[in-house]
Amino acid sequence: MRSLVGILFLLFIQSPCCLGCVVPSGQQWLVTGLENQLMNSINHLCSPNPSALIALNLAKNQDVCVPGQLLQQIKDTAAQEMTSGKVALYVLALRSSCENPREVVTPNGKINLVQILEDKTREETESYKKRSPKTTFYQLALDALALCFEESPDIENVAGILVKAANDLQLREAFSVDTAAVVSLALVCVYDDPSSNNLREKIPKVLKLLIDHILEKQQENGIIGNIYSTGLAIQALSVTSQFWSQDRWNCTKTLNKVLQEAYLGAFNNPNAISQILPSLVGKTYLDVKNLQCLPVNPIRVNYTIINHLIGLYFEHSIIIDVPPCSVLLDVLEAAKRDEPREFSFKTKETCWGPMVISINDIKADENEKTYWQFLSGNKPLDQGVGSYKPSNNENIVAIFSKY
Ligand code: B12
Ligand SMILES: *[C@@H]1O[C@H](CO)[C@@H](O)[C@H](O)[C@H]1NC(C)=O
Ligand SMILES: *[C@@H]1O[C@H](CO)[C@@H](O)[C@H](O)[C@H]1NC(C)=O
Repeated sequence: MRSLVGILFLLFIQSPCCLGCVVPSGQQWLVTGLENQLMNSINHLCSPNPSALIALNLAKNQDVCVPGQLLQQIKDTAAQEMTSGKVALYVLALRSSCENPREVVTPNGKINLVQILEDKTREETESYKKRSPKTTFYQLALDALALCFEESPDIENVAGILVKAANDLQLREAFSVDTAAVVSLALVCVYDDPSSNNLREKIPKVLKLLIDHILEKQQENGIIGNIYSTGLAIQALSVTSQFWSQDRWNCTKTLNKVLQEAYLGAFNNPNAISQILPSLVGKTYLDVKNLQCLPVNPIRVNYTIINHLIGLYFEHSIIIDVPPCSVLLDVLEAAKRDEPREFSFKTKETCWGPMVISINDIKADENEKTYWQFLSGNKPLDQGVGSYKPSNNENIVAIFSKY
């Protein structure tokens, strides 16, 4: 009997998404709106947001490109001190961008984030053995998801703890919908991995318990838990369809409610958007593993800086290749990296984004009414360097000017 269940499970669990529940084309603009809102939040985030990168990469299609800036921010901060779950999100974010988290180039050298994750997760499991995880089961589940993707030998241990916790009635009852959803996703990943031999047998039963727990939190209007846990719940439900009968969950109803709430502005926070977006484009965190990593053609920009106004006059040009969808600031930064002597620059944060206040040690001066003017060819740009997206073979000129 048990093996029959196992075989049936195997047949179902790997079938691609089977929701049959998609955003109607008439409401697609709401999803695109959320995507754009998330994209635009990138420049203004207090700290780089790995969840945003994951969501945008999952949502990306031919006409949406994900700013390289966000990936760069993630790499630049990968060496900072983080909790285990944050490291896990960084690993997932890097994978979603087709980057190897075992070899992250940071300003302080190369680091192996998977190894850091393994160490952090070991702290979690040691702490669990004494009493409870160092942080939370939510983070432990993120750890398991990332370790599963990275085929870490430590996954067995962590997944074993999640299985045990989910089997424990008291612990499970205390799981929020969010936590139960991420634990479910992690365990489906482990189940899908053929090398997870001895855990495999226990996972179907645990998933059933977790899905029951999630569906018990469903409201009359289709929301599961609250509106902010509903996206994670949809993800979990959509990869475990064999554990809920059609009469227990109406995906269309839940999706309609989410869209209605989106329309009313419920997702006004970048992290809230990051967590709802995958479910609106029919994706789950498990898809991070299957994202296609095709080579992308860079954009080539001829960047010129000119000062014919004060001190020693100069004119320098440099050819810069940046990933598609980069903003002009990425070009300036690449130029600074390649030729720091000529192309160094400074910015100041303003409410319009970063403003370039000096290039090659020539500083804008309000008393002298001087500034760095940016042009495409000979046409002044209508956006700042943090927003303007140059196109291939564009000539960008920065001229020290008077106003
Ligand atoms: C665990 C958790 C907590 C724990 C964090 C303990 C810990 N040391 O880990 C505790 C119990 C403290 C907590 C508190 C609250 N939480 Co909480 N929390 C979560 C949960 C399940 C996981 C967060 C996590 O670990 N992320 C992974 C790590 C790697 O990312 P991180 O950015 O480092 O995580 C930190 C922040 O998320 C922060 N945090 C947690 N919750 C909240 C909520 C708010 C508003 C803020 C600003 C920060 C914050 O604590 C984490 C650890 O430092 C999420 C679920 C989800 N879907 O994300 C809800 C979630 C983020 N929490 C939520 C809420 C509403 C709250 C509370 C406002 C609840 C309340 N009524 O008081 C309070 C915060 C009040 C305050 N003091 O400002 C909502 C946020 C919804 C929204 N749109 O803003 C979520 C999405 C749950 C939900 N579905 O309702 N939370
Ligand atoms: C699911 O919900 C939608 C929207 O509320 C409704 O139109 C549909 O009839 C429901 N389907 C079932 C099978 O109940
Ligand atoms: C780049 O632009 C500058 C200034 O417009 C021009 O002098 C230079 O020839 C250009 N370089 C290339 C390789 O097109």
